[in-house]
Amino acid sequence: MVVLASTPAVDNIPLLRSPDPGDYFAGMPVVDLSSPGAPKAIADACERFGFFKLVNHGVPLDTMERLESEAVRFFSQSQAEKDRSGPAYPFGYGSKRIGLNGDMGWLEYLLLAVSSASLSGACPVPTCPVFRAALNEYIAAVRKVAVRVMEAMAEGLGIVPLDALSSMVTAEGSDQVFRVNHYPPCHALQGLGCSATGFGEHTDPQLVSLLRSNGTSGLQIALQDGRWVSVPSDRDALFVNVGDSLQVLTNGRFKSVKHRVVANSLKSRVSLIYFGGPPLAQRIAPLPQLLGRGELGEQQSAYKDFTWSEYKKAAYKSRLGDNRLAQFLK
Ligand code: GA4
Repeated sequence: MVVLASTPAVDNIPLLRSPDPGDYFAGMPVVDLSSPGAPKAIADACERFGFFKLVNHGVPLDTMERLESEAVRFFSQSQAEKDRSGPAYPFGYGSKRIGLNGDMGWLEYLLLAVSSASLSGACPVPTCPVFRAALNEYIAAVRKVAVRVMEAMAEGLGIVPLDALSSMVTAEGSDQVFRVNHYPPCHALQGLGCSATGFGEHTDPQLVSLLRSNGTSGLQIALQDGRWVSVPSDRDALFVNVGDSLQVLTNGRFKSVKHRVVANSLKSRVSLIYFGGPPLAQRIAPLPQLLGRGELGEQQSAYKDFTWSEYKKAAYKSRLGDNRLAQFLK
């Protein structure tokens, strides 16, 4: 405790018990996107965990690595140089502060707006053309994967048309966000049996999130019994999260997964995350194809009707760890 009190570097950062190596997610679903069984495997994983690892996804390794090395180059600049790309809100560089209501984490990041399949022209950072080109190449590729995954979700749920979900992120004006996170090693806590919270527990508000990270682990997900498990890192794979909006669209069948990131005391973690959200005016309500299906006849929506714009506004008023869907439950 005395040691922590004299460690100003981690002041205001919540601490977590260091992950126990025995708490690795042994039963993590691994889905091969190129296999015919993918739709069913994806739907099963989304129902059980709201989370799965995706392999054979088609994003070339060098597209991921090019972006990773540009991100490392960006974050290795001086603090003053990086601050010129801030503040993070609405878009840009941020450090330690997450959201607008006092959440803190042991990370720095770029929060970026995506329009159609590339960085939005209205998003002026990063300014480096080589970094922008790497971002655009990666975003175009990962968004295609998001569309294929959402089509597979529809197929796995047995609903038509197959683009019932994916059309929300491909629609004109869809609200897509991209985030590059850097979790520097937190040397101050090395050997103390606790770790700095990189990104505190939360669910993602959007429909789906696709994450790629370098070889440093740190991501943890909460299982439905509340137990936290660590997700082993895999730099070739993508990790897919179900977000709050997709939970509502499936009337609770798919689970929006609670997750967090623990900072490593020795190694940097860099993650690249695509968040697929719908246009602001999109109504978020269970798909009619999933409502007439209950064994007891017509099934009712478990949620009040709302638009993505209303949900997003409420999300930005909340703290990171809040249960944001609670106020929209019927
Ligand atoms: C979580 C998912 C995305 O990273 C994000 C985050 C956003 C932010 O960092 O600004 C939020 C968070 C996220 C949920 C609740 C609000 C908004 C921080 C926060 C406290 C970009 C998003 O869309 O929602």
